[in-house]
Amino acid sequence: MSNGADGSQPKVAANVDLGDVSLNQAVADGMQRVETLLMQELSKGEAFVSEKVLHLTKAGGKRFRPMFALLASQYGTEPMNERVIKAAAIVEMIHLATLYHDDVMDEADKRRGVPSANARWDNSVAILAGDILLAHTSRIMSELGVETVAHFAETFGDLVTGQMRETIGAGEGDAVEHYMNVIREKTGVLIASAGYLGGVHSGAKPEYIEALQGYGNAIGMVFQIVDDFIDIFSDTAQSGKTPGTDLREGVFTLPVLYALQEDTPVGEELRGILTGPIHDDATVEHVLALLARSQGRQKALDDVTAYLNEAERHLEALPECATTDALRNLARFTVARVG
Ligand code: GRG
Repeated sequence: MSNGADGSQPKVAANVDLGDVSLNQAVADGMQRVETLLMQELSKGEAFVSEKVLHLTKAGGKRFRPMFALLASQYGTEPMNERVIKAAAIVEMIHLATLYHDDVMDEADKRRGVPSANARWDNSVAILAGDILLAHTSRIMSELGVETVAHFAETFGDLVTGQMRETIGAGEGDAVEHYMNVIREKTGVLIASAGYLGGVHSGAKPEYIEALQGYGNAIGMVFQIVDDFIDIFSDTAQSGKTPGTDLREGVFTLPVLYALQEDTPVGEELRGILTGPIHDDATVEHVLALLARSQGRQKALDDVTAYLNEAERHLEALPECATTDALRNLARFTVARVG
């Protein structure tokens, strides 16, 4: 679960072609307003504090979550109104806070193509930068009302629970079920939140809000499984990533967990090797070759298909329009990275 901390510079979501000229324009305008609000709010307070939070904010990122919040608001009676822009900015700020804290826990040295805050300054500064982001989000959230505050209490709880669940590990429990719970809590929940808030603050019907939340959760699952899959099966020339980063860190993602459960000579050999992080290049190569021969690859792809179908099922509850087409294409685009 490299979570994009590999130093590669992600493309900005606002540049994604949504397949419709006026939707592209509306979302680009909305994203510009989100960006302005982010810079304005995060510049508040002492300069020695704001420079730390602006560090990762300005470093880029795909801005996928705020973009989804804007798209979700298309289903309401007041798309992309000021409350929606605030909600979209909050979701990105919470995402940012988790990245600051995650990089401390993972001892990551790069994030969004720049030195992580813990590497650039130190762990204390990085943790406090995450904390001040939560202070900024609370201020804006209070302007959006108690329902939004209550919603975020749930979201925070899930994010922290997912991180702690991952830290503690599966123990004697089912490793695949544990993985699914972790990625739902760490990734699915906040994307679902973006859909929920975009719907609520634009005045969308309850059944649309539920569909947007469900779609967000499913697409988050697809996004994370695909990311983890690429870490194992992509070739460097295509993805720009070095395969096996998670294995080197002792992080066993979905294809590995399936392969480790396998009652075959490949499974047997993997169980002998994968008892912790692997440091040696030749062993990483060998494990990657074993994984390519295992059933883990296909089983993980089957799960991606299942979540993709779930995402598309939620879209059926939404009216046919340019935004629904865009959401359908976004789901397929996420999977297309598998190659
Ligand atoms: C609530 C502050 C707080 C902490 C909760 C640290 C933590 C506990 C949770 C970690 C959650 C986490 C880091 C999940 C990973 C999510 C993920 C898929 C990150 C990568 O997202 P991208 O690819 O990144 O959208 P960009 O850089 O494009 O925004």
